[in-house]
Amino acid sequence: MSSKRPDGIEEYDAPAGGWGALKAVAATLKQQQVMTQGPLTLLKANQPDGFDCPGCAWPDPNHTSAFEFCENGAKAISWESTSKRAGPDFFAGHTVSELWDWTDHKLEDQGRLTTPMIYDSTIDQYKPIAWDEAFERIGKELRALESPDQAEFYTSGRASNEAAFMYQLFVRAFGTNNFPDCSNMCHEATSVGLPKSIGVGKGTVSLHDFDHADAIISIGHNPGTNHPRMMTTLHKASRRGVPIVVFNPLKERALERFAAPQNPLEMATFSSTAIASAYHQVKAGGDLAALKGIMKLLLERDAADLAAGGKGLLARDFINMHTVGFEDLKRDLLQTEWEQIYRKSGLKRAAFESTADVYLSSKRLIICYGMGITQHSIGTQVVQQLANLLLLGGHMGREGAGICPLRGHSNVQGDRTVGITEIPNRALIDGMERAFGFRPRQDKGHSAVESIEAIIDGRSKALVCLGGNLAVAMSDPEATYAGMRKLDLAVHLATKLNRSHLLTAKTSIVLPVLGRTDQDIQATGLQSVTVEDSMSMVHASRGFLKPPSDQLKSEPAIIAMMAKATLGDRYGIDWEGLAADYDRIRDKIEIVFPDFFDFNKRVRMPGGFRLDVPAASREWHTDNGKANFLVAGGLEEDIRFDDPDVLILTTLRSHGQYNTTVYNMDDRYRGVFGRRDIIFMSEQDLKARGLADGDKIDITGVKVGNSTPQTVAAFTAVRYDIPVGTIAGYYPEMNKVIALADLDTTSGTPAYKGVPVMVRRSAG
Ligand SMILES: Nc1nc2c(c(=O)[nH]1)N[C@H]1C(S)=C(S)[C@@H](COP(=O)(O)OP(=O)(O)OC[C@H]3O[C@@H](n4cnc5c(=O)[nH]c(N)nc54)[C@H](O)[C@@H]3O)O[C@H]1N2
Ligand SMILES: Nc1nc2c(c(=O)[nH]1)N[C@H]1C(S)=C(S)[C@@H](COP(=O)(O)OP(=O)(O)OC[C@H]3O[C@@H](n4cnc5c(=O)[nH]c(N)nc54)[C@H](O)[C@@H]3O)O[C@H]1N2
Ligand SMILES: [Mo]
Repeated sequence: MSSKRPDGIEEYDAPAGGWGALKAVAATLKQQQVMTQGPLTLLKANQPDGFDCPGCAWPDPNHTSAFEFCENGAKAISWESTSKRAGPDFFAGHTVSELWDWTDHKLEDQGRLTTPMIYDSTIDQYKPIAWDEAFERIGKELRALESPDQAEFYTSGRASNEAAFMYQLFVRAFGTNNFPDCSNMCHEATSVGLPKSIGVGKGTVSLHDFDHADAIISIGHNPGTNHPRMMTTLHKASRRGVPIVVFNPLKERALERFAAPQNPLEMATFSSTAIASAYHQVKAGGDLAALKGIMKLLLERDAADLAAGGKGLLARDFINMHTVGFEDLKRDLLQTEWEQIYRKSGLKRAAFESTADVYLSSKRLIICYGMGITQHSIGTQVVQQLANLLLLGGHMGREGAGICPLRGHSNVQGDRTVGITEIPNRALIDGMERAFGFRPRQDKGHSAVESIEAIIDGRSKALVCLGGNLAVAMSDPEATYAGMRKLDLAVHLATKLNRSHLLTAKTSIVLPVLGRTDQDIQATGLQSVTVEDSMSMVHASRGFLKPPSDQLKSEPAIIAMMAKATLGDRYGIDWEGLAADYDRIRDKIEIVFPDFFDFNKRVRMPGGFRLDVPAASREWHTDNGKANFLVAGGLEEDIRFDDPDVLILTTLRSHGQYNTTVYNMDDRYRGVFGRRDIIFMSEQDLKARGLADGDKIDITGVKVGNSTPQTVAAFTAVRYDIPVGTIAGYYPEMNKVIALADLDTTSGTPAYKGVPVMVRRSAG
């Protein structure tokens, strides 16, 4: 097609990775002014004696000898180790109202925070406050609440195990279970869904299993951008001849072809390796139909084999010995009609036939998945269908097979493991009593969406955020912003300035923290923290850069002092002692969670240790002691509207962002440069609305619950290879059209990938 494309839209022909990625790293280092420390910083990432890359939760190969190249890891690290600073001078030069009009990129690009700051409403500015005074204020405000349940304690998934554990100790001693968490916006469908299926809310595979898999299904995730180190693994698998079957509405370049920067031949010859053996462009929200289709075809072929006198094609022995619910699943699949499956998934018969071929010729299958699965109104049930599909072939608990949720933040899984949860179980409460001699409450607290609802209604009056950018990450920011501006107290522990900090409460305090790359020195000397990756490996991380300011404190230290100022000597917890030596925190973690036995010893071994994942050895810690086939009724993943005018919007990360952190305005692999104000649409959907490539459009959310439909105006429609009925735009810009009530009611996860919207030509 030769017609002129909209500004900034180009065909990007190169493979993912390769020279383009190396060039991008050089540009990032320059932009963040880290040339002097930068390359050294990068070389230490994910090394046995280095720090854990804050980029993602993909594990490190134990035997790492050379720096594992990763473009987006490099961006994450240089963004943190930048030499730019947002100190008192900066804040003295700008009112909060002025900063509000800046872009998210510009706010964070001011650099690292250097001093504790408190908002002064008389001048509409943040000004410095001494640490002691800040803690005193926070303690006073928290104690003044009528009930501890009027406070919300948010955690973003970069917090280390030590920080997260201290935080939950503080909050439980304070007396609430209000633990909104970024997990509630991310893999909660996994944490809630998988325990019912296989008895553990985590992935079952390790990196080793990828070397032994003979087929991989990749569904609803974009590793070229979000887990680039996974590309090394997929690249290797593909070169071994392992079929990789992809289900994704967009043709993500890295899943099509990838040039490994570590591979001299590919780099020298500008060649690349095909990753996907088959690429199925499923509709957004069509995965439930797709998965049921695959399973239905497996049953049909199995029945045919049995009828012809064969032994059947499913793992009958495994199903009989290890599972419950097969007949219910079968009934559901038999009554699901093929026509409906094709229509909802957008896939044709051939896609199902070829996937069934791969499935039936494989002995060891891994399924990898991400937000394309979890962020739907019944995300939990869709996750369970992935488990069903694996169980039919016995692909659980054997080498080279299993389920692989791609976690988001580098320690989002660990934070949950060490007690950040609004639904504490008995074991956690017992453990806390063992370790600290008091028995915390066990009733359910608030998840992320519930915390926002409570803030909007005025039921909650205080918000403490251990990192993150909650207001911007959440759906319906208009309502969220208004709610947060009514708070009595807002406290943010952060590395950099972001929009959530500008939603000022009566008392607003921003506390600057050490990052992963910074040296953390406490009373007993240099400290290490620990993190758990996507594959349940726990290992140490030690920063080594000189901190950006001598005023910064570590997260565990800040939490300890906040707790002391709020709780005094309640329960006799030795806050100073814990913060002085993180080994003592780890000793307490071990008492609360026996899986961490010999924690301090084992974490000092190169590569750390793996937490027990019972399902990986076919131990099912479910209520009935078996793995369960679980039925999801129907084929609808998202709220359904009969109106043909309603499109389903899925929201994506660009290649130049980390969640709400926008590094730059490019989305290289999708051919978008210098802008984010676009919506990808199929030619057919454009035509049906009388629109052309490049036209200005307004996108309006459809009313869900008691939401007020919001509009994002004057974005540009971009013709794109995407299924009819599905459109895509960037997170967080598109959050405005997402209703708070549009969520997975089982897990509380907002349906960010299945948003019903209307698209109209812009009036202006
Ligand atoms: N560089 C970088 N790394 C990151 C992050 C980042 O922002 N930047 N974020 C981190 C975090 S917190 C997380 S949770 C992970 C997120 O990692 P991903 O799970 O990869 O997240 P998304 O970018 O939301 O991408 C979703 C993918 O699913 C596809 N998709 C959308 N809707 C559907 C659907 O209905 N069905 C299917 N099958 N596919 C769909 C999209 O086309 C896209 O390829 O990455 C982590 N790593
Ligand atoms: N529409 C839509 N919305 C989404 C998603 C989506 O796919 N679509 N994805 C959801 C997902 S998966 C997630 S995880 C959430 C992300 O939600 P959050 O985790 O709340 O957001 P982030 O953008 O990762 O947070 C960035 C901020 O963290 C702070 N920070 C960075 N490093 C550190 C550190 O080491 N310590 C501390 N204390 N602070 C630090 C910085 O100040 C930075 O501004 O967004 C969710 N929202
Ligand atoms: Mo996430």
